[in-house]
Amino acid sequence: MTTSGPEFLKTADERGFIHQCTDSQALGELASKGPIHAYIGFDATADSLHAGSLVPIMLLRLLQRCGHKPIVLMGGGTTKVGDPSGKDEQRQLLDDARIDANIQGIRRIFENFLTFGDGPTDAVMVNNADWLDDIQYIPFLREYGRHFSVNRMLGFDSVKLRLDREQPLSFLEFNYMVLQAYDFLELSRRQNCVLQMGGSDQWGNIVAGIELTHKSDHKQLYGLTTPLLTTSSGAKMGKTASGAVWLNDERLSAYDYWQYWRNTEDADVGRFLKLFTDLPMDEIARLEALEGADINEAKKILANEATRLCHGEATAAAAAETAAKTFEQGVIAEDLPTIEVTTGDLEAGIPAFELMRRAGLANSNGEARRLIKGGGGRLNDVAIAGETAKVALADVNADGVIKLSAGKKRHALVRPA
Ligand code: 485
Repeated sequence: MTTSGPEFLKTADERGFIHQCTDSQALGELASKGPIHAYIGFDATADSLHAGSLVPIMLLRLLQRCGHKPIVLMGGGTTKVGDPSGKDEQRQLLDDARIDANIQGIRRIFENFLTFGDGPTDAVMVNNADWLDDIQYIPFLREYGRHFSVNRMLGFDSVKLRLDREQPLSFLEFNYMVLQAYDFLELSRRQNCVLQMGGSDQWGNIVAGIELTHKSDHKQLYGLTTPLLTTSSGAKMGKTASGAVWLNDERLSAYDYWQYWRNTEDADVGRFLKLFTDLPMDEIARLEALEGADINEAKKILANEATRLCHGEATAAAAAETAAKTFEQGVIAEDLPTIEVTTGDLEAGIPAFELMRRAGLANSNGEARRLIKGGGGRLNDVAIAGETAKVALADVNADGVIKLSAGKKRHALVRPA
């Protein structure tokens, strides 16, 4: 990309990344003077992130491609408290070992999207446990607590929505905003960070940090939020009927990830190409204009590009090839998600619904039964006769596997072991 410095905000805006910005004029001017340091925080609530976090991740990538420095903050400290923003109830509290393991899992994801190192625009990763774990209660309250107005805190959505709905909000959670605000101040001191970004639910927390730093250090910081995405049919971004679209290949195979993008609704193709690929805008305009069956070409490009960013070139190419073989030539390809079952079990016969569930094609036996009943369950490309049908050794095909499908697009292999 040839964009640099001042192009960041303009490009972010035209590609659909910006929901709100505290002062885009002043931030634009600052960014035109040289590399700015900007951060996004991620709490370690699971050992992987899912596609719902992709917009902020791609924004950090864009920031770096425009010549600025991304800071990825792992919430090793804040995960112990749990952000009430956008949540109806207290998040499950995780212990230190779990949080550390989750951070290890999440860290790997960023290596695909950002370039880390010591250079001026190289990304860095920090962990807020490094400073939050050592806070001393009374000194912290006296030094920073005095800058927070409870009256004002009660007006932020994360707090206000719970109070309005008469849902409980613990004092622990009430403190979250103060800790995230303190992170921004700390990063402005440690890393010369001037901008915090995040999803639109983070607005209050970001503004709290800007205000704290203004009062405490008389420095001006900036905030920018991304829109919370839904698909055209109203589904939450990154969620499918069979669960979250994880970015980690241990939780979701690169092949299934590719399929998620390939199945994008027609009306979302242009918007997603802008957010989730690096393709230039004129190329996207061309792809967006495709109609009818041709739109499938655009969806494949989206799937290839999005998978390449997340899982690397070779894996994306393998996923595309598997898909082409499976759907266009009707051949069984090696890369499909595969489970093993013992020959003994197969000899005895396993209910088809159970096998579909075990192969990840349904979340529960009930869901698998309904699929089969509705005609959506297939065994070696033939509709499964009924809910009570069993799969047996005789079903192993010439390739030495049993192919199971949910609808036309989702497949898995069962291999006798
Ligand atoms: O200093 C910070 C410490 C923690 C955080 C941010 C700054 C994390 C933040 N409070 C949070 O809870 N973020 C969510 C998470 O981690 O799951 C999501 C947001 C979403 C988007 C995404 O993180 O809900 O809008 O910002 C990156």
